[in-house]
Amino acid sequence: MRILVLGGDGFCGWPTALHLSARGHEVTVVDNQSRRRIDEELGAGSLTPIATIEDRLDAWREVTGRTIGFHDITVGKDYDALLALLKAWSPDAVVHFAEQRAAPYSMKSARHKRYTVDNNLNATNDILAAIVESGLDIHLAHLGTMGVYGYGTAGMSIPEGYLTVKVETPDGWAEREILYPANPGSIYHLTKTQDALLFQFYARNDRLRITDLHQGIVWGTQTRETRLDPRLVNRFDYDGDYGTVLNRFLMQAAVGYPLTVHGPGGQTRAFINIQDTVRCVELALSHPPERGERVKVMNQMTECWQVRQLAQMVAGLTGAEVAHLPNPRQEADENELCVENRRLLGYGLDPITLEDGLLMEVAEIARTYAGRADLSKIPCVSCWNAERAAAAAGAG
Ligand code: NAD
Ligand code: USQ
Repeated sequence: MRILVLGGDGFCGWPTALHLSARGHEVTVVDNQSRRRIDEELGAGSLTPIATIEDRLDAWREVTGRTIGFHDITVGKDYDALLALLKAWSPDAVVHFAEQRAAPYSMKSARHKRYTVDNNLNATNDILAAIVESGLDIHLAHLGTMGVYGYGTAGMSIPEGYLTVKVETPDGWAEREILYPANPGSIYHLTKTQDALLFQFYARNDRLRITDLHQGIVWGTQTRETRLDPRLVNRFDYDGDYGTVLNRFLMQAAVGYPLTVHGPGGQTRAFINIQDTVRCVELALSHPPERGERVKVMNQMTECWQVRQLAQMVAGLTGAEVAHLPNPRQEADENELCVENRRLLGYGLDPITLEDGLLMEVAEIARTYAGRADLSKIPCVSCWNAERAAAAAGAG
C-alpha cells in the first residue's frame, strides 16, 4: 500500500511510519514539527536524544535501504499543499496522528485551549475535505482516544464506538445504535469527540472509508525498528504536560523522584504498549471498512490499570517512593473501567502486557538517559480550574 502518515515525526507516528515501511509499504510522512516547537516553548525536551527528521530519514535509508518521503505541511492550514500531495501521490490510506495530544497542555490557558481546538478540528476537517476533493478512494485511519467515552461505566464494558439503546416508538420499544455518548475530560479530549462527528458526517455524506481508533494511554519507547540505530530512537516525554503516567513513573523512579500520584490514585485507565500501537495501525489498514459503511470504531487498548496500582508496581520493581499529590485535574478520584477490544484481537493482535518484562526495558531507557532530565519540569502545573489551582497552591 501507499500510506501517508500525518504527524509521522511524533511519539506514535514515527515508529508507525518505520513499521509500515519495514513491512514493505510505501510511506510518506507529513509533519509541521509543531511538537518540537512546543518542546522549546515548554523548555522540556524528550528524555531520549531525538535526531532531526532529516537525520532520522537518512538513518532509515542507510540501515534498511528503504526510503520514507517527508513534507513539512501544516494540516488544517496549508490546504492546497495537502490536496496537491494527495493528487500527486495518490495514497491508498492516510493515517492521521497530526493533532495536539496532551490534555494538560490543552488546559494551560485560554491560548492553549484555542490552539488545541483550532489545530485539531481544522486538521481533521481539512484531511476529510481534501480526500473528497481529490476524488480518490482513500481509507482514513485516525488516532482517537478512549477518553471520548469518559471513564465511568457503571459495570458495563465500553463498546467499540456504538451503543445499543431502547427507544419508545408508536409501535412499541425498538432498538437503535447510536454513537456512544461523548464525555470528554479536557479540551484536548473534547476535540476528539468533535472529530468523531466530522467522521460520522463525511462517512454518510461522501461515503468516505474511515476508521477511528480509540486508543488508551501509550507506554514504552522503542519498537523493533526504532532500536535498529540510535538516530531512530523514539521520543520519551516525561514533563508535567506531555509525559503520560506510566512512562513518567518509570522516569521518576530512574532519577529518584517520588512517584507523582494524583490524589488517591483510584483513576482507572486503558493502556497499550507502543509496539502494539504500530501493529494495531497496520491491522486497521488491512481491514478497512467498505464504501458506504458507517465509521469503523475500534478500541485500541490491551489492559486497564489504576494509577496507584501502576505506582505500586513501579515502586516494587525499583524501590521508588510514592507521593500522593493534590490532583490538578477535574476528574473522579476513583472509577472502574472495563473495555471491549475484540476487533483488534480478532484480527490477530497478541497483546504485550505490563507483566511481559518490558517495564524493565523502559526503566532501562529511563536510567540510560536520566542525566538529560530536568527535574523542575516533572510537576504537573496545568490545573483544570481555579478551584484545583487553589488546592495545588495550598498544598505547595
Ligand atoms: P505527538 O505530539 O508526539 O505527535 C503528533 C505529531 O503531529 C507531532 O510530530 C506534531 O508535530 C504533528 N502535528 C500536530 N499538529 C499538526 C498539524 N496541524 N499539521 C502537521 N503536523 C502536526 O503525539 P503522539 O503521542 O504521537 O499522538 C499521536 C496521536 O495519537 C494523537 O492524535 C493522539 O491524540 C493519539 N493518542 C496518543 C496517545 C499517547 O499516549 N501518546 C494515546 C491515545 C491517543
Ligand atoms: N496522572 C497521575 N500522575 C501523573 C500523571 C498523570 O496520577 O504524574 C493521572 C492523571 O490524573 C490521569 C491519569 O493519570 O488520571 C492519566 O493521565 P495521562 O497524562 O497519562 O493520560 P491522559 O491525560 O488521559 O492522556 C494520554 C495521552 C492522550 C490520550 C490519552 C488516552 O496524552 O493523547 O488520548 O492518554 S486516554 O487516557 O485513554 O484517554
